[in-house]
Amino acid sequence: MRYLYSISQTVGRSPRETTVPKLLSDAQIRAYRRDGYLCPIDVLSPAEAAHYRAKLEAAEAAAGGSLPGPYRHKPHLVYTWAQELIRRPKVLDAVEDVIGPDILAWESVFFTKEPHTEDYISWHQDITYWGLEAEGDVVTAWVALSPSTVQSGCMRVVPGTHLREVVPHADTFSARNMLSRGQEIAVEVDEAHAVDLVLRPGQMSLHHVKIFHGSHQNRADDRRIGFAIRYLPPHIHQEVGADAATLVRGEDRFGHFELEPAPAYDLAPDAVAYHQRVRDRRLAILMRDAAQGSQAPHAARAM
Ligand SMILES: O=C(O)CCC(=O)C(=O)O
Repeated sequence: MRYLYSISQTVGRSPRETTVPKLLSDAQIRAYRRDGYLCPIDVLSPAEAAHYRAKLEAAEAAAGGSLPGPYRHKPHLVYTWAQELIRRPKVLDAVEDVIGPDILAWESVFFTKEPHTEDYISWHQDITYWGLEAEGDVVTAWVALSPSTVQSGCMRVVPGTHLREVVPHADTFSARNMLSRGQEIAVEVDEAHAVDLVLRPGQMSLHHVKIFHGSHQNRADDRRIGFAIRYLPPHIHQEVGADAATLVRGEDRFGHFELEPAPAYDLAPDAVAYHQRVRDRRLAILMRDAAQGSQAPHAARAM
């Protein structure tokens, strides 16, 4: 018998124990705890990854070339295939091995970099503006739907930095920065120790909500498409305002988040209206304290 889940999750509650991890080995779970990331993990076959990429690209084509900005966030609330993607068994098995059996999907977002473009992601810690309690066990599953390589601008992390406090960030609102505020870490980042998270389509990485991470421009001929799904255990609090999440496994015994419905079909009107409400509230949380007038060009970008 051994504990799989972190202290923060078990304090004040009955400790959860298990003998058998669902997908990861003991060594992988230890590595995640130590380094703040794990990569690569096989979660989809190449054919399944191609299937989801085709679904995304059909949605983009139907919308005139690119996914409308708002639907890049929480597309699982409006597209049935994205709802399916946040519930893929192997993704959830790996997530369960690091955060426990009760799992909420708090956010999903496409990070798509077109070939030979200047978009990049500055060094940041995810937790900075999310309003979630800082010590929480929040993990991102970043699923590659196209090759994510050094050349295409794969994600980079600095191992071990998830153990640091949340460091100061500066909002740059830089036009080619894919983050909502162009936020970047305002202390020195030890880039010499950064690790490239290279993934084939159908593989994913896991990263902790406090790890230093970012990525360079896409210098390859193909698009770099990553679907980032943010998962948390239901005991985590949103500290800023009313918020919503989708229960994807287990149960929610806490009720801190409004539980989101799945869309009946793609772009069902009630789902579109619900998505808008949830997104407006989320934007108010994420953009609180942002400089006046600075939100417009970035609100459609990554949160
Ligand atoms: O897609 C990337 O390169 C970075 C993604 C990211 O910042 C995130 O998932 O938190």
